[in-house]
Amino acid sequence: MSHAETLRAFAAELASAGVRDVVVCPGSRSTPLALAVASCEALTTRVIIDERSAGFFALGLARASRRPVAIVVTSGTAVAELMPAVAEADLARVPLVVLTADRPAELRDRGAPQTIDQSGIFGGAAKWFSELPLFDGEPATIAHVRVVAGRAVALAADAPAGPVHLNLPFREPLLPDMPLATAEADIPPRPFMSVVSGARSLDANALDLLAGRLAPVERGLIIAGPDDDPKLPAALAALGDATGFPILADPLSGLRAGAHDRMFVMARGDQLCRPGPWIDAHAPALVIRTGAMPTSKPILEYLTRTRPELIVIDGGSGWRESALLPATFVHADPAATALALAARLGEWKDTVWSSDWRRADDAAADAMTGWLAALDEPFEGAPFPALAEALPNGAVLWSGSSMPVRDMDAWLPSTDRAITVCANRGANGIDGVISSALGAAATGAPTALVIGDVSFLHDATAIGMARQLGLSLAIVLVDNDGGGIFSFLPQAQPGVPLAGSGLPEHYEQLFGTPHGTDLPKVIEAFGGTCRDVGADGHGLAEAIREALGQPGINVVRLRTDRARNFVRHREVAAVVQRALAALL
Ligand SMILES: Cc1ncc(C[n+]2csc(CCOP(=O)(O)OP(=O)(O)O)c2C)c(N)n1
Ligand SMILES: [Mg+2]
Repeated sequence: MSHAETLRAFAAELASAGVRDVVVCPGSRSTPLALAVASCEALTTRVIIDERSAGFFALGLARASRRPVAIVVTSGTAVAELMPAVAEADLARVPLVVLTADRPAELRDRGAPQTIDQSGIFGGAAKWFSELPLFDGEPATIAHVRVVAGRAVALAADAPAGPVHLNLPFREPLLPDMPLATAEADIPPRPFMSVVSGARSLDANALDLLAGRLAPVERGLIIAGPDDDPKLPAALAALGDATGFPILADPLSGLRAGAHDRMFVMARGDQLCRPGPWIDAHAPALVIRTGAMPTSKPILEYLTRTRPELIVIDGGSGWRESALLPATFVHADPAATALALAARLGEWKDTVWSSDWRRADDAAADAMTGWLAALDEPFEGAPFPALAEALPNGAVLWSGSSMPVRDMDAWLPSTDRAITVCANRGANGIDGVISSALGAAATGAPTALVIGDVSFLHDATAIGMARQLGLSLAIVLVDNDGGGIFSFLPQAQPGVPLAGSGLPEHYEQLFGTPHGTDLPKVIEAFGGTCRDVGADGHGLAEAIREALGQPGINVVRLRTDRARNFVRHREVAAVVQRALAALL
């Protein structure tokens, strides 16, 4: 018999340590845990059938709420279904507390049903694994599960944030020996074990040394990669002001959208850094990088080409540097470090270098906006400027992997709207994208998702989950009937043996993967609505506004052609290059 007092203590400790939301997937072995969290008034429990989807939902909710989210699953393959979300949470530094129910020791490794080896199943992707004892009601067990619950939550949230895994054995009978209800007032105000910790900071001497390296540099850049710290945008803006270093802002950096000073924020770095005469004349001497590696391949290649002195500020003590350049890692809180450096470096600096970049960013933005306005067909980059206009302050914009996140990089303008921009850029999976966006929507923020058709199909059942949970999400579905991103790779280009279709042999079968699925029917079957944008591409902004204004899942579908999309991307890059060359 599971001991009610131990279960209550475990659930209360999760709440006391800072968990507010728990995602529960149905199952039998997890009965005691499911009942414990559902009976705890301080926890909001949401039930999702598919564990893979539930994992991504928890991830999206944790990312948008910036709080650890717990997830409860039964034993067996249910646990393995969480691997994709755990891998993403690890790389994207999102706090998850994974609670997996298991058979007790005497039923493991001897043919019992629904039993797989769950210990350490997430390998290096989990920050911590702990095997709990049977919940027997002994005072020592109660104290132990309290400590483990509190430690799990604290570890998940501690920088770099990430997933932790607790495996909990339960012996039959699984029903607790007493009712489990825990009122809000019974939650301990302070965790059993509380942690006092702080952001890592540099001492004055180290800051002086760093500031000394920056002070004489004119040709400096800040590359702000994906990061979710809300303090970072204003701090990097201050560093930009103090150094005169333009900030190449990834759409996931938090710097593109918000009320902070965006004077030095460049939103068009992905276009500016493509090879051409302007960028050739603008090689950096020094680069400060924050966050994860930037989404933009042209920016990465620009770094590899120009080999600047590189300083990477990583508060999570990470080693994220895939350009393979020699680098100095600063293992201290990026926002605090940026502010401290700005204070040492003093006043606003308008150098020739910085005004060149600002003029180039404006010229690229004008060229792109003009080109798009003159286009009379649906274009895959078009949803992003439209969403920057349509989304209210406090909204979440979630982007799918594949082309949507790259198009967002190119086309999301700098805006004073406070929009939280997210994507699963840790492991770049096309799985669980709708579920992740729904997790963000569960915070109550108006949420929009831009997603490709293959990624959409991958996670289509999540739409049904949205209806069960009463969630709303506006989706822009970029439907090019297959994987459009592969059109940009060498296997799609002439020179590879051509088949009769004009495309290289096996291309459509292996990469293009047209599926021909009637997506509006799928959407409607799961209770959503779908509306197509006209063949001239007009009406997209209005359709997005309508979708955002309605409850439930409302999809705006933009139908595009993969081959044409490739040509259009080349065309706009050439238009930008001409505008940049005119500045020289
Ligand atoms: C889980 C997973 N499987 C496969 C891939 C490889 N992959 C990357 S993009 C892509 C096609 C995505 O197509 P779609 O969602 O329609 O976006 P598009 O490329 O058309 O913009 C695939 C299969 C991946 N990143 N993640
Ligand atoms: Mg596609």
